[in-house]
Amino acid sequence: MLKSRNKTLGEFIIENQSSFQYSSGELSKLINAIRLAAKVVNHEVNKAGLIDILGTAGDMNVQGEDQQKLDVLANEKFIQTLKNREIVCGIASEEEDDFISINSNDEQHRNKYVVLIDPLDGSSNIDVNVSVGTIFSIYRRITPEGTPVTLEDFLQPGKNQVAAGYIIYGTSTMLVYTTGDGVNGFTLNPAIGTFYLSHPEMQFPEAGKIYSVNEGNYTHFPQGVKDYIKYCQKEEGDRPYTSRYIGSLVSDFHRNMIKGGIYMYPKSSTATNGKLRLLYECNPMALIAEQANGKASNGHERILDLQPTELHERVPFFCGSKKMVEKAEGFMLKKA
Ligand code: P6P
Repeated sequence: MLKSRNKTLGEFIIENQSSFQYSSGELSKLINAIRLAAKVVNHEVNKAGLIDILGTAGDMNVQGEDQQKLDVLANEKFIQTLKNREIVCGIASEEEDDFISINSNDEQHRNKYVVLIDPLDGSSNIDVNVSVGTIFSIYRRITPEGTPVTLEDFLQPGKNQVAAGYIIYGTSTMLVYTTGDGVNGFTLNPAIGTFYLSHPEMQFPEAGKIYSVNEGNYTHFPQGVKDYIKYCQKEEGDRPYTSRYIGSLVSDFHRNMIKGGIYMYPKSSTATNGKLRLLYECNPMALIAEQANGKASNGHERILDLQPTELHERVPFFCGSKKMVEKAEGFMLKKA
């Protein structure tokens, strides 16, 4: 991976596409489509307080959550932008009950990639002006080219991803992604609409002092999780750690990758499989974590090895600095 700083995203893709294991042109098209949609969504997110697109769209999404208007807009922008490229044969989204099959113009179903997205993660933060993000996951289809995409193409284990990334709409807008050869972060210069390589070869510190979990659910957590949280809070050695929880996975993950930390969304008596979705939240963030020398598990298994069975299935999620995830797994091994 060329270690060029301040290069534009476009230059970076061209310089490094030879390291992409598939056709280089296809990667460029894929990332360029995501880059374009990210700029459009960024524009809307940044002015959310100014025009009447706040508040819910009135609908409920498949997760049974109020669908905020920006959710709807982000979903539409990413789907439309990806549809316009002749390499995506299917899209799955948190905001869509079922996957969307995209027939190439020649109807030969020659498009090779499926994309799974959480178009606007953390959207409940929109009305209070807190960072939100987009998460994307890319696979090559596994059913024969020339046939319509099927659910099987989406239900692949996370280790099959060819690329994954996120956009964080924060104090600045960044696109962070991997194609399996390290993680690189690009910051948008909104004045000219260009992403610049600002964070080359991002890595999780092996250890950290930040733990991110919704402690309001503490009483519902399994005992092993409770014991790990108490370990983080104990006056001993380099502890107590600092608790930081934004309520936006992309933001908590991004901060922890830079500073060192662990993000946890455990199962609980009220959420028996946790809350986060395996396909378009945990798998892409797990690939990024592992590519950045971090770790991601469901508490006892590697996220990327899990075999999905449903499009919107949820899994418990522990992700971040390797030593912290391993410490948490140790507590859960002792007491489930
Ligand atoms: P809770 C946002 O809805 C999300 O999926 C993640 O981005 C975030 O970390 C989590 O859920 C917040 O959930 O139950 O703590 O409000």
